[in-house]
Amino acid sequence: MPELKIIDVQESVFANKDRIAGETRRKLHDQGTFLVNLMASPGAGKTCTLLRTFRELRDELRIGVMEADIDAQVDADRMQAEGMRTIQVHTGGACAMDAVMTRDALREFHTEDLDLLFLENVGNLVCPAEEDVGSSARVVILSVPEGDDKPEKYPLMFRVADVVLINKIDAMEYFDFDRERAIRNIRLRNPEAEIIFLSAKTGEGFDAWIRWLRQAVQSWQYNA
Ligand SMILES: Nc1nc2c(ncn2[C@@H]2O[C@H](COP(=O)(O)OP(=O)(O)O)[C@@H](O)[C@H]2O)c(=O)[nH]1
Ligand SMILES: [Mg+2]
Repeated sequence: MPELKIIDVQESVFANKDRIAGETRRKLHDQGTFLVNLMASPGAGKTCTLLRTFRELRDELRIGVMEADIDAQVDADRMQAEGMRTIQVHTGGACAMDAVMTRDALREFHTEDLDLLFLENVGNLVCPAEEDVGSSARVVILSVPEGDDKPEKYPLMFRVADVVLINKIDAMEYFDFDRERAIRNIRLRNPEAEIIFLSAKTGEGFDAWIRWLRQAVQSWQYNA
């Protein structure tokens, strides 16, 4: 009897995605474009944070954004109205961007002259954490109204993040959000992550975030 041939499709799909993510990262590194994969629940403040970040850095850096949504374009319209170079990506039902979708979107979007490119990922704290899209850094936003227990409930998202932005601190007094508990639970999963408290509404705390970004882009380009 001939030997039964078993092909592990799952495995090869993952290996292929890892390879593609690596290629994307290398290409963006060679051209000096820093890609931030921005992840959060719906409503945590991704779009507002991006708009304020763009306003603070637009005179210094060439910035673009890829808006990933299942099937809408409201955020992309807001970005474009602000003057940011924008591309809308529809994931066709998928709950996160993956390496293949990101590579294909980048082929349609000229990024060669960009210093900083944001991917506003599909809103949720589960699937986007499982995908390496080929970004230079992963940033997650946790907003105060969501509660300080989210790092316990979605540990992978907080484990893979390079930066955790805790947004909507202007609303702190209305919610029982324990800063120390949030920090402790993030640190438990990720001792290295940069944790920054801010408000996309008032701008409080943005100086630390802008400083982190500026430094990250500089060292990415310096080492290119
Ligand atoms: N109070 C307050 N509201 C905010 C802040 N950032 C965003 N929002 C509000 O939260 C809602 C969702 O924001 P948006 O940026 O669209 O979230 P996204 O779905 O993650 O892109 C909007 O009504 C914003 O005005 C903030 O720092 N403080
Ligand atoms: Mg948005």
